[in-house]
Amino acid sequence: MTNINKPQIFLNQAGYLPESKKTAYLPFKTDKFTVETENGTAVLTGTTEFYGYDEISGDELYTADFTSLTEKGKYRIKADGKASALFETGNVYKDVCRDTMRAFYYLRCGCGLDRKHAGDYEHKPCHTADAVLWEDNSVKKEVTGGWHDAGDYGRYVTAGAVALAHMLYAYKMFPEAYKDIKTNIPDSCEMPDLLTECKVELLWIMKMQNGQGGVYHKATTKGHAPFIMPEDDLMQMYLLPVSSMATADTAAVLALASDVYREFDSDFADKLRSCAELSYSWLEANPDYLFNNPKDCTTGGYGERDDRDNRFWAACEMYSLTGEQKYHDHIIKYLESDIWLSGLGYGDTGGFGSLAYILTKQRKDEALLKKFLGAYEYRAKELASYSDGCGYKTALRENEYCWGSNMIVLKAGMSFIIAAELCGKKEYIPYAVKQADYILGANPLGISYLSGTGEYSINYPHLRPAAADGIEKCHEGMISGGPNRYRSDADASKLIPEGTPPAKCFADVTECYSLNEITIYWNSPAVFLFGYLSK
Ligand code: 9MR
Ligand code: ZN
Repeated sequence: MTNINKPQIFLNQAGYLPESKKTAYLPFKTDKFTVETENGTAVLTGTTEFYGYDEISGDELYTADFTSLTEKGKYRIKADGKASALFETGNVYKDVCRDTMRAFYYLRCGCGLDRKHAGDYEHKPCHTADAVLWEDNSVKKEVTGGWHDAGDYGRYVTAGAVALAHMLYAYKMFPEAYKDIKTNIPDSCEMPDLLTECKVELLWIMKMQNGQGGVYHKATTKGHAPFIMPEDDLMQMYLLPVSSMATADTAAVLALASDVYREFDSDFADKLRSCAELSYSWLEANPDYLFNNPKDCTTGGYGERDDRDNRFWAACEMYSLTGEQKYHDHIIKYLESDIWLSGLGYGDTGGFGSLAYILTKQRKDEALLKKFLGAYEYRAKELASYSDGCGYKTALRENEYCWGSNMIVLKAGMSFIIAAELCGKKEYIPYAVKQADYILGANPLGISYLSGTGEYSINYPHLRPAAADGIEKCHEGMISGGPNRYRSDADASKLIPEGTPPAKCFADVTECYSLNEITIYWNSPAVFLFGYLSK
């Protein structure tokens, strides 16, 4: 951990917007609390409220409401000789959003990171050699670029497409949030930095397309590299077979991007559109589910049960971009199958399709529009009930304290915002704030799951360069996967005792990949949520 002073009172360590509701969590009995300035002057005292026993954390929980603290400053909460971490009041989300955006720069592949932009975290160009087709090693293809997916150095199309979708929808829904967030990245001039960074991944996804529009599922080595710097990973890069999911997600996300980038670069927008059309024509020519993750390739599978939600998403984005009736007919056809219309992950992409339709400038069928809005409204209501039932107000069910639980929390934040903005249900905004609070320290371990934010934050993520670079401090901006009650790796199951409450099944330990890995699609919903709150 970055700081040995583990707080005993838990709150959002980045801090609070002046007008928002502010709650600190105290897992011990105490009647009174005090808010003090950084140098120890008491500015507010109050009485705590007893919540009761919170099953998910195993805590006898008290809460302290300090909503009336609106004056900008730096503070600490104290009670019964115990203290919280330092926090701020003010527009605290600008920096937090910038950091989560910068994470993508640190994950760039191919180009190397220079001192000017990466400081001590500079490294040489990596994974620059051609890849070969898994099915025919004599065929070479240049697929450099994009972002490393996660703690490993693989690059997976469906994961990339979904990370892009979170961020491009954030930009599409509230561009003003990102217009002036500068992340100190190369080539930052023609468009907002968020879009400059996303372009890196879009260009890579376009390279993953073959001549017929089919898209290779992933570019990885045969197995994961050891904990070495990316430029030292010289194993053969393979292009794993084309999948219908990767192809559909590519059609979808390139169509979405074509619309978003048009105002900045019409040539790029045209290119995105023609690549999206090519992938869509592959989908039409190949109507069946297609996925083959060869057994002897041990990198991530990103398998899915079904590709209809991916195809549905593609049809919605193509309709939104072109207005052609054909795509509208396809939307109707895919709706005959069971698609989760508010799903926002690689395994369930239906929610992106709904968003495309809700936001399109093309002609809309009223009944369809109602259906999609209804799906988001229903989802927000459901998530709010989970949040209400939890001591720490986390919108998770018990079994969702799983691999990547923090992503589910952050996507809950997204769903609340979508319901607030598009369904007119502003009452869900405070729920979105509570999810951000949880991620940034208002949780049963009192830890900020964002590296570099807060006095007590994760510092040892399962991230190869972070472990191999010899630098003690991890760079800022990485969202940890978070508590996983199933403790799905050997070190986690050794380290976390059986019977530990779900929300406490976490350790800031490099080896524990099922607790403390990072990935692009766990950071991207944070860019959405923190960006919205920074407006
Ligand atoms: O995020 C994925 C998680 O939901 C799965 O349970 C897990 C096991 O299949 O895989 C996770 O994805 C990993 C991917 O396969 C490879 N890169 C790192 C990802 C995060 O752990
Ligand atoms: Zn690389």
